[in-house]
This record gives sequence, C-alpha cells and structure tokens, in this order.
Amino acid sequence: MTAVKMGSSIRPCLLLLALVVLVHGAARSRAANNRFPDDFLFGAATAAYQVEGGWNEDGKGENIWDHMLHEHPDYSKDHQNGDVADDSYHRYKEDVRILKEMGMNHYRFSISWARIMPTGEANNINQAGIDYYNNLINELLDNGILPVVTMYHWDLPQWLQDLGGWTNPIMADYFEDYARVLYENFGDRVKWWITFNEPLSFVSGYAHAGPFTQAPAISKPGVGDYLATHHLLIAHARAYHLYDEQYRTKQQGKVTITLNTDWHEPLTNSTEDIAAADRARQFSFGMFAHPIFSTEGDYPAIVRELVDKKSKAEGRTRSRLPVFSKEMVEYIRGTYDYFGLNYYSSKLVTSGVTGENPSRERDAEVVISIDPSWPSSPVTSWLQVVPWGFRKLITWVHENYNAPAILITENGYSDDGSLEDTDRINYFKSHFTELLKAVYEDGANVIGHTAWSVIDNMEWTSGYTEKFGVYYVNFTDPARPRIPKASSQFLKEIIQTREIPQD
Ligand code: PNW
Repeated sequence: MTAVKMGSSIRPCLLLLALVVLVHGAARSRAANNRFPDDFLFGAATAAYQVEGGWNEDGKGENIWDHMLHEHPDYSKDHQNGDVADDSYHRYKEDVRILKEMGMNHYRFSISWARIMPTGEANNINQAGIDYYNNLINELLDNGILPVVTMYHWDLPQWLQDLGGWTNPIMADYFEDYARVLYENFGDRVKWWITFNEPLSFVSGYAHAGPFTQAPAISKPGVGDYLATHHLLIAHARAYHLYDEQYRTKQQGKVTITLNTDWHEPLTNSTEDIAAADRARQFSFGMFAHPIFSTEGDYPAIVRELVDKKSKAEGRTRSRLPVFSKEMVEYIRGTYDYFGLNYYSSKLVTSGVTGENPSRERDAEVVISIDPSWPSSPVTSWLQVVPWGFRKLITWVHENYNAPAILITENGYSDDGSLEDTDRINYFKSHFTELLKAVYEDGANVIGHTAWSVIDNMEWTSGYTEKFGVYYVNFTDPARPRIPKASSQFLKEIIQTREIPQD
C-alpha cells in the first residue's frame, strides 16, 4: 500500500522532471540548429566589371568585357554594358556605408586587372588604379570590414586576349606578375585572396560565340575551354606558390580559388542516372576541384578517360584535354588554404548525348533538366530555388576533398528589383537553414557566407535586367543612390542575432 502510495506521488514528479528535461533539450537543439557558430563570417559580394564603371577613366585599359560589349552591343539582353554600372569607382564609400549598415564582417570584391595594369603587363602600372583599391581597402578596414579580394572575376585585359588569352600557356607568367603586384601593394592589409572566380563560367567564353555568351566569345567548344582550364589551373598554382615562397611569412594571409556548380541530382535512383550525375559533377566541378583539392591531384579519372577516348575516335594526334606532367600534378595539388564555393541552383541529370560535337556537354554524356515543380527566379532562366541542393553540394565537397574550411563566396537570388523582396528573403532563409544542416548534421566546416550581391548591378550578358542586390539601384539616376530592400534588413537581423528567425 505504502509503496503504491509513494509511487503514485513520486511518479508525477518524475514525469514532470522528464518533461522539463525533454522540452529544455528540444529547445536547446532547436537553438543550436538555427544558430550560427560564433566565429561564422557574414559578407556580401560584387565584382569590378559589374559595379565600378569608370571603364576608361584615369588610365584604365580596355578589358575583354569592355571590348566585347562595345563591339557587339547585341551580345547583352538590353544592349547595355558596364561603362558606368553602379559608378562604384566614384561611389565606393556608399558601398562601404551600406555594408557597415548591415553589419557585414567581410566584403568580397574583385580587382580590375586592366585598371592597375592597362595592358596586363607588370612594366606598366597605373598608379590611379592602385590608389583606387588602396582607398577602398582602407575605407573597409576603417569600418571594421575584412576585404576578401578576387584577383580575376572574368575581366582580362584585352591586350592579353590579343595574345590568345587563357588558351596561351604564357598567361601563367602574366598572372603571376599580376599576383605579385597585388601582394606587394595590398597584401599588408588583404588577408583573404581568391585567384579566380568561377572558371567553369569564364572558360565557356572560349567555347561559344554570339549573343549572351561569355567574353571573349570565341567558338572553340571542347578545345578552347579545355586549354583555358589547363592554363588557369597552372596560373592559380603559380600565384599560390608565389605567396607561399615570398609573402606568407610576412603577410599571414590565405589564398584559394572560387568554384561554382549547380548541384547535380540523379533524375531517378537508377545506377545509370547516379553515374550520370557523378559525370556531370566531375565535368563541371571536379575538373577544377580535383587538381587542387583532392588527395591525388590531376583531372578526375572519368574526365581524362572520356575526353581521351573521344579525341582518339576523332582521329586527333593528342587529347583535346591537355596532360599535366607528374611534376605539374604535384605543383597544383594542395594549392589552397580554404575552399571558395558559389551555389545558386540545382539540376537533374540522366545519361545521353547533347551538345555540339565536340564539346564539354557532349564529352560528359549527360542530359540536364529541371523539376518543373521547383520555384524559379522570374528573370533568370537557370535559377531554380533548390535549398536542399546547397546542403548536398557543401556535404559533397566536405566528403570528397578532405573536409576543407569552406567559405561560401556567392549565394543569392534575382528578381525584377522590387523593394519588398520576400522571395529573396525566403531564398536566403532556406539556404541558411540548409547550410546549418550541413554544419551540424553532416559535419561540414563552413566558415562563412557571402551574399550575392550588395547592390543591383551589371549582370553580364543579361545587362541590367536581372537584379541580385539587397540594395536597389536605379540605373537611370546619375547619382545611383543605393536604396535598401527588405532583404538587407533581413540580413542585418541575422547578423545581429546570429540566428535564423523561426517564425
Ligand atoms: C556568378 N549558371 O555567375 C558570378 O560569379 C557573378 O558575377 C554573377 O553576377 C552571379 O553569379 C549571378 O549570375 C554565374 O548559369 C553565372 O549557373 C551563371 C551561372 C552561375 C553563376
């Protein structure tokens, strides 16, 4: 009796205690899952050609985007170019002010090679260009914002393009000279370097010509883009080793490359589709990542095998994809201090034959599609909103390349420029959520996120028709005022609370 009595009075107490512990635990793990690590970096990005303008001011040389869009205005959708863009060349203090307003930890911007070396050569330095970037860097540091600097965001000096651009192996020498000028002039204050932005995107300028193609718009698919790939990988390694040998001890910074890809999901779970999705990853991403970030180095085996096989069948004396010597494989392998990763969207993959003959698309033997149920950007045809693809890509990089420190160097959404940009807020929110799942559930080491973009800007061959900014810019107003969209307030709150709001 007594025991029963005692039991019946103790049991509710124990139950209550258990409940309290449970609820507390759930709240804690919920908090942990939507809370960013304490040292997580929040930033936003732009690129020189897309925002600076001042295309021929104070001694700047012509680059391949100036050249292409001046020669062929119809290559961009609205026949516009980057001659003025956001006028950041004169209004960079405005950019820094709004970054500070949002509480950003870092600003990722790029240096226009032709602004500081008009022909691309190191014997011809334009001091006004050096001054511009010194002013921008100092303004950022005065406001407590870390500069993350991309050396090459697609704007090659035209003088170097006239020598063949990235199809010419000599480019590695010129790029090393350029990197030296950057380390010498800015390395005392810049600690985060990115050699190249999205090689996958810009090598396509050596594969396709015509409206809406990348500069320099040269039509040599399956040859020009592979030569460019080969030479930029060597150029990247040259810039990395130069830093290692001559600057690292004194400047104590980090150097890497930024790679992008859509996440490639197999169309079905058939063995064939799974293999096709892997080929798509290797041809779009592994081709650049494997030589630098893998344990073995060199191009992925499947890429080597397929391109060699097809080149032979085409009766060529050598593969369309150049071969690295053993020494060069070793020279390129491991040339990173962190991983720069851009993610926007995902695609479905099955096996099949598409693309010109020859071409990267055809070499990969894949057919790419989208799920029609995925929400899409109203203005950017390739941008479907697939947040889970973000987590899968991060985790895939984590698992395939030795768990590197990953800085998300771009991620963002485009629309027609509305100030109440709820879809952009939802995009960021869902992508932050998946990013934290990659961190807490998959163990990925993601050290920061960089929103693309700070301000609406020149979206390459889409001109000003696709707006990625968290600040609106009216491109018919000569003063180019930066006007906050709702998403800038959203990012500001995330940065302040370091949590994803759960409402
Ligand atoms: C990136 N795709 O380009 C660039 O780094 C930025 O300069 C650009 O403004 C931004 O993303 C938005 O487009 C991409 O077709 C271009 O998947 C095309 C694709 C992805 C990124």
